[in-house]
Amino acid sequence: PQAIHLDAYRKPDYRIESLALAFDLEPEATRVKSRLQIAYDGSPSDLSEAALPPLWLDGDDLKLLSVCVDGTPLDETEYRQDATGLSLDVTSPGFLLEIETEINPKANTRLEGLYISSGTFCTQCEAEGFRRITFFPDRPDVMTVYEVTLRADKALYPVLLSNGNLVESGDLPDGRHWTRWEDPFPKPSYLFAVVAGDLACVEDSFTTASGREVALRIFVEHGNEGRCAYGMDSLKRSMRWDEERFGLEYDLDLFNIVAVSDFNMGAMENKSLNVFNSKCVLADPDTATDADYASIEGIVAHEYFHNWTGNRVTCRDWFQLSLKEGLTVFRDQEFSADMRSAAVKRIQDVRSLRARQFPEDGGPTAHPVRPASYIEINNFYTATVYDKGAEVIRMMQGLLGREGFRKGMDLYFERHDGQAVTCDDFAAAMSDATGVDLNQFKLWYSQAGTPGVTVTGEYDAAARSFELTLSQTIPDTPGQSGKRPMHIPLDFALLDPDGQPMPLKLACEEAAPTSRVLELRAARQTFRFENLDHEPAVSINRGFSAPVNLSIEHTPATRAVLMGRDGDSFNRWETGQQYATGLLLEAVEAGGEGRQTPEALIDALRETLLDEAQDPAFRALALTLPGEAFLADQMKTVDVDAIHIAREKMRGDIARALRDELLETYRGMQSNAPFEPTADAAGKRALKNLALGYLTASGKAEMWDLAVVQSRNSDNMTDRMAALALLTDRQGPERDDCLQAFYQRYRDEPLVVDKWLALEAMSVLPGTLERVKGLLKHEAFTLTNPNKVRALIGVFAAGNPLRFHQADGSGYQFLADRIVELDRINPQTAARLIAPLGRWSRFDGARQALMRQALETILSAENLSPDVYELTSKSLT
Ligand code: DPP
Ligand code: ZN
Repeated sequence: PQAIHLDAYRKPDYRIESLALAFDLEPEATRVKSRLQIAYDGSPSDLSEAALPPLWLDGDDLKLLSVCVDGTPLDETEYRQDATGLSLDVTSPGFLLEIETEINPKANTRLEGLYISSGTFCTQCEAEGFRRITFFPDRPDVMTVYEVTLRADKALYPVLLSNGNLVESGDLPDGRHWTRWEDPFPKPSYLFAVVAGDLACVEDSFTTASGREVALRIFVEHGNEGRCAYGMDSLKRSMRWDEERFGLEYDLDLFNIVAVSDFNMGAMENKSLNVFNSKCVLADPDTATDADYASIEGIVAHEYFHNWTGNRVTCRDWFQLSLKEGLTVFRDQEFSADMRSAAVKRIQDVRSLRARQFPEDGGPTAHPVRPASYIEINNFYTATVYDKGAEVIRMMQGLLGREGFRKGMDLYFERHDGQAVTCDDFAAAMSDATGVDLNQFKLWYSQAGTPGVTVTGEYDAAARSFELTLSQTIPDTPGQSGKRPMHIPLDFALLDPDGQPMPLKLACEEAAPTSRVLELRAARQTFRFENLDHEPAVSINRGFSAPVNLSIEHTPATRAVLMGRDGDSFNRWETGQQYATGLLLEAVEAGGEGRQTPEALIDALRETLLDEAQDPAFRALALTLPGEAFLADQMKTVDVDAIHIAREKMRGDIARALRDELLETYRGMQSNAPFEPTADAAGKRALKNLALGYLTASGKAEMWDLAVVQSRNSDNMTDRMAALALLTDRQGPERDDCLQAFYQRYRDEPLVVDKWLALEAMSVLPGTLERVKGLLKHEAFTLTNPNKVRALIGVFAAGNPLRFHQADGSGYQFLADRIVELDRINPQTAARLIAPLGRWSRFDGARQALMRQALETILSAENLSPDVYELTSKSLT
């Protein structure tokens, strides 16, 4: 397969002035007629007829039935067709092209283009699915207006939807009916959507700031109507929030969401017709956890926010994917922060960045936020493009200030509404609106790798001054070495022993603010602060203002100040995590058990656990030890067994030392009120379940009874799952009884069955791989449903380091075989399973060999998709 390069971008030769599509929907033979009004888009000077370039139309897996230009059928000498599309000779600068194709949605197991999920026709066109529906210049810089006619059997498919406004509908002979949709906003083909099925509809409405009445509809399979309320409420809150924060209003009279059970991603922002993985929109207390509710709120907002950042202003080419994704993730993070606790949200986002993006940035598939080349664009819907991309936007807001950032956003829309643009265009709007120079900053788009920043400080008591030295290094990544220093904004304060911010007066300045953003731009920089009466504690990268690996040493005294009293709650959490990480890594070095957990840590945890002034959700996070994967990332050579032993040992120490306080907390956080998915109630559940986790680790058998009772008697999925997750790791009859009872209770709820599969896949018990293999044959499992694949195979490989990395390599081989098997069904989902094998260089020699062997197994399979080929071959180098 061939790589595509950003440098090779050329603007399209032809404009599509309008597109009319007509679908005759049949599961195995859907006919698609398209009428394209086409105009040459070159400069008038090269407009001689002989010089008109051929028109290229992408096409994949299409049966071509006919092609007509201005009403005349083309004969076969006038076009050339291959497996990737159609090239037409052009004789006139403006013409009407009519194409008829046939496709087989039922056979479409890749879930790209038009396919069928539980009897419902639906589409997924991002990034390049539209070419699997009809021949078209399937690239985001070709924007046009769509008119779509849908015809289908009325009894089987009473609901017929597409983008924009419904303009006409009617009945046809033979029990069929039709609808016609017009979308007034020009859009790229990846935002096209069609849905046809027998679906229930939940309806609401929203009045925009300027008085537009918008009908809001969520379409679901019959029986799921009761699970739409939270998604609908999230949608309305998103619409209001975008008006208030960014002055952005919705622009049509209708906004539809459709939930489908087979979906490669979380959801898709098609213009006015969002299609969602049912997991990302359906919720009720009996089947969804607090984490599910929070994720639904964020994803509904994310897709809605794309209406402006993605749809109204879109990407020129797929290298610019982060233009819409990084920005929209930033927007959904800000929304969730406003809806819930901002501090807790920030910590969760940083945890997820460290769990998903940092390893990617340090591994064989590392790429910049704006990649320079790709073989398969589907492989670039990554944590780097999304989450590091969001951090880049957040840093811009840090440098420009909130008001400056808003001015930049306003200018961006003023300049580019209706256009397909680049990350440079975005940065230019930010810079032009504020006068801030972002030239060096833009290296964040082109240089991959997580910068390392080292902080050292020296206090001079006699001079009452403090000298802070910052230095940065950007690691080499595949294809990139010898990088330039980045522009890194670090939020900063110096704290006195009471945790109060001290004045920050630089030697050359009069002003002495108590917090400031230090802009690190050189490889090494020194700042000298004056008039300081005590040795300060350094609180830097507050709120995780830059996505870097920070290295800073604290004395026991400054650590205690930061952990206990820093006004920046992110750094309070971070300092505790760093402390625990250091201790755990020491223990790992010593083979796992290490020494007794120091009183200083226990005391700090006790103080946090009992501190009622702090949000329970924050307390739960502060008491959660760094995860095994995070610890592994801090090691040169990963030792999964020692990490597991060390972490369990520390959990046991904490549990025994704080048992009374934990039991008190467990009881204190119980509530008799009916379940509510609010942040407050969720925080109490999180702290309660954290306490339960420690209690079961305390070595007292009766604590397990609490978990058994909770798993059986709770009125909500959050508490039930929390207890079950603990039980899953414990050999014994209760484990099997509780899991069995759970499955029997929910066997008809696919989203809950996914949770059950994931519980089994995550278990630390020795027989886990065998159980996972057995579950492949279970009635509940199928390789054709991406949610099932991710729940069982994905969770085992990415979420169970202890068992995936078992020394005989059986976990690796298992994964390789599944990837090859799934590649024939759904390459995109198969490719997303590869990453854990790509981390081979971090393990010992024996495991390295076994992991590489598994990658070789994949690479030697016949007819590998470009998706799996690209990531596997990159992982081997
Ligand atoms: N564009 C979708 C999203 O991120 C996924 N392809 O929302
Ligand atoms: Zn998105």
